[in-house]
Amino acid sequence: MADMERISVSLPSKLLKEFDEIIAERGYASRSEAIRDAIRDYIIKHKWIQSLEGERAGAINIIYNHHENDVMEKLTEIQHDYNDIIVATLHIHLDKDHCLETVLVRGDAKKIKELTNKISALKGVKQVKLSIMVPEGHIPE
Ligand code: NI
Repeated sequence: MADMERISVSLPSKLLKEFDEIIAERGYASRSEAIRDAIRDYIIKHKWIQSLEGERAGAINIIYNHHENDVMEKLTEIQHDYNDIIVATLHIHLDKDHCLETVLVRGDAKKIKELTNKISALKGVKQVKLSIMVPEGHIPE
């Protein structure tokens, strides 16, 4: 068996409750195993993003709570810093608290990664999904 380390994590009760409901639904024997899987997914997703290179086009989908910190202002600031790869931004007011923002990007994958990582790290951002297409000139006929 692999070396194990024990960690202690603080989570909002609502988040843990939802997580527990999902792992019960999926039939996990223990919370620890579910958390290990979730961390593995997180690592795989990060590695996939880091492995992107060349000219790409795609979309970054972001869900955030617009009341938290100054997330809107920071998000706008970051987007201004990357205006050379941002083609357009679409904003949808999802509910009273949350916004969905889709940032359409085109350019160097390295910069798309950087932008995605900076947005992901913002406090108030709940979910980020990068959808990236094959390099230009590599689309099968
Ligand atoms: Ni909004």
